[in-house]
Amino acid sequence: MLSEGQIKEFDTNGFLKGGVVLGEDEVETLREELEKVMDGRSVKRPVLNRNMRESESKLYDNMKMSVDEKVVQVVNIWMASDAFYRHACHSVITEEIAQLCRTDTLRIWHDQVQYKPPLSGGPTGWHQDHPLWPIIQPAELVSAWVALDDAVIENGCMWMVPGSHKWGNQMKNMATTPEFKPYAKDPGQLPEGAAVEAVPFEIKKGQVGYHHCLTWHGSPHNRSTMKRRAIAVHYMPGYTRYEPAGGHVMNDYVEVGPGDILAGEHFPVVYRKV
Ligand SMILES: O=C(O)CCC(=O)C(=O)O
Repeated sequence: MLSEGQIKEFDTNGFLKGGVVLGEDEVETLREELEKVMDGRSVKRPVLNRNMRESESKLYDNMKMSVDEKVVQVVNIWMASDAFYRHACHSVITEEIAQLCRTDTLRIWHDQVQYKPPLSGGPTGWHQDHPLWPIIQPAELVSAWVALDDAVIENGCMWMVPGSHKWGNQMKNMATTPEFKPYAKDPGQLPEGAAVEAVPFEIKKGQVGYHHCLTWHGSPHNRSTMKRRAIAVHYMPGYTRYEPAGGHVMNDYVEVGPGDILAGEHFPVVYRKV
């Protein structure tokens, strides 16, 4: 349960560090399950299991990766692994997300592992999540990002731009320097006084970090000898609607019509306030 002070901090910054929500054994179980799914040894399959390097340029035209770099992305590992489904239902995480969203019902929009291997882990370009999800409205989702290794500057932890969740859709205005510093191509499109100043978002193994779906964020290379594994679950408030306006990998799993609440077996309810 988050305090009022923590909720206020989230509302101000668009991100918040939560507590340690997984013990050593739970982290170990998820790491083993992840290995199985990434190797294609699971009976059930996720929606995606790929090297983001191959599709990165389509997603983020502001950040290119070199050919030797790798970010393994697994989408909807909860469909392939019961342990990851249980993780998505985590009672502390879902209760805290419901507080941040001010909702009484939560569904999984989708989940996502990003694994940056030692030495060759590539960057995840600066982005906002909601513009990359052009089939759902409104932009009021919150994600829970749980580290399966200590995520620190050296191994490519996420960086966040405080306050940027209040700037609207800036995806086309976002750019990066070669040193991974974000900036606005046209500062005139930002609200008056907005400062693009990124801060590192280091998260300990088993700890959760929350971010709003409009917060500018990204994560640089992993050139350390440490792995950087993490599971993000993107949660949607119960009132989130299917509003198709572009492509998305989850579109094939939608069973409702435009304008309807995005419900269905691939978007399960994981929290209901009693
Ligand atoms: O894991 C990362 O470095 C990026 C994850 C991300 O962009 C997200 O969870 O929204």
